[in-house]
Amino acid sequence: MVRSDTKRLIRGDHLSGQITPESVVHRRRAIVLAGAALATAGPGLVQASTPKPASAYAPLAAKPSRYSILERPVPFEEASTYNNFYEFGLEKEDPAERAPGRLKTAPWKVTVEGLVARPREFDIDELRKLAPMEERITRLRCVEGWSMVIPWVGYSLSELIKRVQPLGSAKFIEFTTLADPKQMPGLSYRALRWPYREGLRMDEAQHPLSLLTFGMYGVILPEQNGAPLRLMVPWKYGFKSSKSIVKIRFVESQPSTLWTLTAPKEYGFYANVNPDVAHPRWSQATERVLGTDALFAPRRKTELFNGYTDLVASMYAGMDLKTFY
Ligand SMILES: Nc1nc2c(c(=O)[nH]1)N[C@H]1C(S)=C(S)[C@@H](COP(=O)(O)O)O[C@H]1N2
Ligand SMILES: [Mo]
Repeated sequence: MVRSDTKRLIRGDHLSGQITPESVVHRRRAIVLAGAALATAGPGLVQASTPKPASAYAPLAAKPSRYSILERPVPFEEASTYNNFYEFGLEKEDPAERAPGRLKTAPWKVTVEGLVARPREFDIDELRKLAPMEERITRLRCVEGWSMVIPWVGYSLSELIKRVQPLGSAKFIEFTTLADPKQMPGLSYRALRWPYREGLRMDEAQHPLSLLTFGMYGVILPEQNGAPLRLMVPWKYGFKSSKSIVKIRFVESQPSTLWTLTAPKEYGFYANVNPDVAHPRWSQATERVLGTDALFAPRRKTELFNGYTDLVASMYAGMDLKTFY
């Protein structure tokens, strides 16, 4: 099949630096365990691997956003079947095969805590109504060297931030993903420092481009794309955009993240898209554009801050972007 050949060709590699002979063994074992978990999951839990169309998900109304880029999104099928969501496995097709029917997204609570005047727990239904939804077309640029244009649905994270009233001492925000081994077979892969945690500096989190994301393509998020709630931080590499968030914590100092704990030389806290700062194992100067042409995904030049320099560069004035990668 053309599609899967392409996938093999462009299979990326957050993890290949971790592939020592020993971790290959761990990886195989993780796959075997995940397979066993699938086999014992019982009827009703294991989904057919036929991907669901967008029309199978509940609609989510949104008005067009002024922050959209003028580019054609990839087909829904591509955006919902080529995923990184390591809680469901290491391969790109794992999340679409394993997350639906396993990840229980209702009821869903999000705890907002730490250095805020009004800490509280939100129900996902309440969060959906907190501010008007926008549809924002942005390019997700994965650190592995590919990108995909996707129409996200959500509202600026700043809408939530202002309602909980951060204290002056709050300088960063930490986002934590659900980590439930009963729902997420990938957690058995111990080389990653679970739970999936990410963070933003307060000004980055308050920037209107930082999107609290509930849907895509006019419908609620598929499980594999981080249902029911994820981030989309479009000027940073995709790994900053945490999926299936259960906790948002305001803190004083820069939080540790799954990737800075797992491979600190390869993944920095800032992770701003930057064609001039290479990953230690590959250049970031160009990227493969997925979804446009199945066999010969064309390359484009990677843009500084993924094209949002005029909107975000001032936040990094005076910072050496090679040091703070
Ligand atoms: N919880 C969690 N969030 C995650 C990841 C993950 O493995 N776990 N992968 C990240 C990476 S590397 C990318 S590129 C994007 C992929 O988002 P998508 O599958 O919706 O395109 O999700 C990010 N968020
Ligand atoms: Mo990524």
